This record gives sequence, structure tokens and C-alpha cells, in this order.
Amino acid sequence: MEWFKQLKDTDPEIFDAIKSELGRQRDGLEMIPSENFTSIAVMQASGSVLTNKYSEGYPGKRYYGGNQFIDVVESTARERAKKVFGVPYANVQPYSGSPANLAVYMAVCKPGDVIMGQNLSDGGHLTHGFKGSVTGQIFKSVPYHVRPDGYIDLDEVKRLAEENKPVLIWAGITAYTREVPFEEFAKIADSVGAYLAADISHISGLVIGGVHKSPAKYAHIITTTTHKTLRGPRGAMIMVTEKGLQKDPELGEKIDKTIIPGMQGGPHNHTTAGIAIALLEASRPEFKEYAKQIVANSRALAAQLSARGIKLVTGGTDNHMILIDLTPFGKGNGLLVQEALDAAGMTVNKNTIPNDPSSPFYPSGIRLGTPALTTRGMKEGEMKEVGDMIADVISEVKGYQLPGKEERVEYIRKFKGEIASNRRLAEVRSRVLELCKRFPLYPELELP
Ligand code: DSN
Repeated sequence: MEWFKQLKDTDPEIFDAIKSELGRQRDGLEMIPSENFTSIAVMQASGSVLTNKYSEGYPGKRYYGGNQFIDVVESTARERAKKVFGVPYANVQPYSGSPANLAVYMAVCKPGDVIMGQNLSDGGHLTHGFKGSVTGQIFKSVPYHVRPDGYIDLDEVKRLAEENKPVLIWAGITAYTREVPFEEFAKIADSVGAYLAADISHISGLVIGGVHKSPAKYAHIITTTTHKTLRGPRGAMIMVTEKGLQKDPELGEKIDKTIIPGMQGGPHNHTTAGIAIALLEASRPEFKEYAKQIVANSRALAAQLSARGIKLVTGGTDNHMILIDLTPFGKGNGLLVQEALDAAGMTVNKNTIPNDPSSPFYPSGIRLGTPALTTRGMKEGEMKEVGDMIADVISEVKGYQLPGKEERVEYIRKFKGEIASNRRLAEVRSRVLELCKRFPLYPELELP
């Protein structure tokens, strides 16, 4: 399939960047746990004529003419979302996860209301009330934390909920490697009359695949992005559960109105089509196998890293994600290890760990995960190889230590120069390339 011939002729600069990005994805190991590779069908819908159409409103109730086919696309996406998650209401229009979460606040809270979410450096998300996010400024945010063993401190959640009587509690993660205890969160939320919103952005594919408990019975509202384990285009959805409609029968309409006219204009119909396709793919039996393999791979990778003496937050994983604690090698070395892994062809992200002794820009952890590698077809045997390669890289740079603020810029410049010519990292880079060639990505895509 020769894609992008016209793009190459029209804009060689952007074409070259896209072609290089395809090469980067093909020749490296993508291990950022919030990333994945969509199917070609999803990309075709995302790049289709649907991007040309305005359609403010909802199926059957639009502010523009000519929406008969857009209605089919959006209704199909909504119905498929309701079916795979077992919920009575779905809105597929949020532009991405952050606006979806903001819409939930605007639908059920008033400015100044108390809300609770998992603290950012304990694995929560910016939009769950972090002080630098508008959600931590418009609302009175009371964050909860993890225990010293890295698991969510449900005793603290209960105590804080009783003391502060929140209107809304978030159960959702971006850097937490264990099962989210939705049932326990529901007991706490119900006991204080709060709404429970489950943000399953990271784990929605695992929920559909049956390898993570679904929040559908426990939460009132569910939000998710669509491009992570779900393997769709970049977008998001908000769902209301039966329990949510029992608490407020108008919750669905309130969310619809918050999205449009409250917060957004025209929906991104090309994305909606991609979401519909991803949901169809996720409803097939092979997706269950895929989700199971993501977790099996994550466990195998965690086991190999542990066997090589690398410390993991909580000691392991229940989901698609692993959080490496680099404090045995010093404080704030996440950036250095991220750069070294990048030089060896492995893409991960530096991340804070609970009670990080350093800062979010120079954190002491590395977050990585297996969804994208699993999409390429890799299994436990390959995870052992990947674990060894990561451990080899960490071992190679363990003598480096991020210095104090004044010396950092120069130190990092010198560090990058040294790793660029490091022979052991180059040797790992060739092992990475050899592994990538065994699991080709998008072999059917031929760019001119
Ligand atoms: N940026 C996403 C992640 O990487 O988890 C969350 O918004």
C-alpha cells in the first residue's frame, strides 16, 4: 500500500518527519505504558473525509445539516461503548482525557466543592486535583496517597472522605502498578454520598479484556482515553453506569450538555470513527487474548528486572505497567536513565515515585509498560530479553549521579555526549534492532 504520495509531493518537510517517526517506531521498543499502535483501519478512519464535517450536537439533534452519515458513525461508537463496558450511557465526543475529566467536574460539582483524587506523585493524574491543574484550583482538592508498600492507602481515603465530605472521588491511575480497588472506593464514596468517578484511561483495554476488574458496578461515572490499552485513536469517552443513573437519572443529559454547549464545539468525527473501530476490535475474542498477554508480559518483564536486582515500586505489577525505583542509585536519576535507554533504542518515561526525594522534572523513577510491545506480538520470552537489556543499560550508567541545580545543565550535556559514544549502549542498541526486526511493525505500510 503506497500511502502519502500526495503528502510527499505537497509537503516534503512534514512527510519526512512522519516517515522518520514511522522508522523510529519500527526500529525501537516503545515502552511508554500510555502508548500503543493502532490498527491500519483505525488510522484510515482518522485520516478520512470525516475530518471535513461540522456536527455540533448529538445524533438526530445537530446544529448543522448534512449529518446523516456522521450520525451513523457517532451512534455506532456510542452503542459499541455501551456494549463493551456494560453501561447505559456513553458520550464519545471529549477531545481527550483531560477535557473529559473536566466535563465530569462541571457536570456534578460547583466551584469550591471538595473533591478527592490520588496524589500525582503517588500515581494519580493531573486532572484528579493536582495543584498545578485547574482542577486543583477551581475545586478544594484533598489528595490521598499510597502506603509505604506502594499500595493505595484505603484507610487514609476513608478517613479523608469522612473528614472532608467530598462531592466527587476519583479512582484512577497513571503510574500505579496494582489493581485499582473499585469496590472498596465505592464503599467509601457511598458512605459519604460522593460521586465515584473511575478514570480507566490506562486500563480500559484490560477491563474489556477481563484482566482488570470493571468499575461498571461500582462507579457512577467512568472516563477513559481511547488510545492507550484500548488501541484506538487519540480521544476520550465519558460513560454513566446504572448506579450513576440511579443516583441522578439526569446525569447523562448533564454530561451531554457540559460537553456541548458547555465546553466544546464540533466533535472530531474522524476520531469518533476511529474509536468505533477500536471498540469493534476490542469486542473480538482475540482482544481478550491480547489483554491477557499484556499483563503476562508485564509480569514477565517485572520478574526479569527484579531478578537482575532492580527495585520496583510495590515489588511488581498486576497490570500493563512497571515503575522502577532508582533511589538505590541516587536521587533524581530518572532523566539520565531515560536518556540512556533512549540511546539504546528503548523509549520509556522518567517518572516520580511515591515520596520522591527529587522533583517531577528530575524524578527518581522510570515508568514503562508492555501494551505496544504486545501489539507487535512479543511474548514472555522476549520480555526476558528486554528486561536484560534494560538492566544492562541501568548498570552501565549507575555510576552517574545528577548533581545540584547549578551544575545540572553542563552535567547532562556531558552525559549525553558520553552515552552517544558508549560501546555497551551501542551493543544493546543492535540487540534492540535485531528484536524489532523479528516483530515488524506495519509491514504493509510502504511510504514513498
Ligand atoms: N499522559 C498520560 C500518561 O502518560 O499516562 C496521562 O495523561
